[in-house]
Amino acid sequence: MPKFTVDADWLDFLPSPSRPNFTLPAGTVDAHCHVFGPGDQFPFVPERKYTPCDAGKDTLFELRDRLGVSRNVIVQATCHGADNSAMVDALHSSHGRARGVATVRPDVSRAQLAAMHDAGVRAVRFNYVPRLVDPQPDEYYHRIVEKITPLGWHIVIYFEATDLANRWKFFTSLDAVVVVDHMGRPDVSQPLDGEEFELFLRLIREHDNFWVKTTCPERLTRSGPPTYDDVVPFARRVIEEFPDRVLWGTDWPHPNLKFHMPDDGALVDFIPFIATTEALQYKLLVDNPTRLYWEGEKW
Ligand code: 0GY
Repeated sequence: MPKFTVDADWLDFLPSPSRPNFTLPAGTVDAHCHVFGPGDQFPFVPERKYTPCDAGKDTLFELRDRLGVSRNVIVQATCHGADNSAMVDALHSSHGRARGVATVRPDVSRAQLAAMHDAGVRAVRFNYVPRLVDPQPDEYYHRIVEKITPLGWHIVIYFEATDLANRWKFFTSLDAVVVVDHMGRPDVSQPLDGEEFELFLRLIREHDNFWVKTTCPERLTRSGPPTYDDVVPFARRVIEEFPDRVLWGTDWPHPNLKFHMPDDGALVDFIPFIATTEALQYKLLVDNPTRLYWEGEKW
């Protein structure tokens, strides 16, 4: 008997995604993906808000090769809380082809941080989405920042667009590189030049330590797959205005989607619609993530 029962409304990732038509440049980094368990080996934490299907490192590495991706950045998923062992195990198995983004608590020890650094962790994630984690005060995050600063790590933040104004002061006080997940989760039914997305663009424009993941059309869209037409103008805008501070990723295995499961091949075929020249594609897929996660190394 498996230790965990998957949520009744859970959508599994596609077992055989299509091979993309768009050929990714050599050195492409999938800068946002996760591993889940397997739960029998790496148990999900009691405080989790969802119980996913297993999606282990071997399946992730198969997907990497199928899509033509060269490297991965594996982001600790909230179902594993601050137990980073599944993610770190995947880093160890990647032969240097994966970096990690951890979740830590303020009482994390320097020895634990050093071990994660050696494994390839280069950032922590602060998650402000209440359906995924319980809220914490700024002080909690400040204590983490103090501990990771000596390692030169950056900070990944995940929040809802409606929350940005409230969190602005704290976010802009961070003295490190800050990477925003999924373009700050815009409501793509609102105008591109509307107040909400303008505030987000202002954040990136006025703070050159901020980077953006142009990820998750499948999570943001209302018009639907496979072309995600309503997301295109938002992602293009970000890529064209901040070409040196954007990242791309699959978000495999796509947690908590309720309406459709994307075909990962189609997510790759989406790239030329948002990064419309070879030069922009190279920055988005290779140059920027390599600079951020494999500093000093060339693909
Ligand atoms: C994502 C998005 C989600 C989940 C998580 O760590 C997570 O559990 O990030 C979500 O449900 O929106 O980035 O994978």
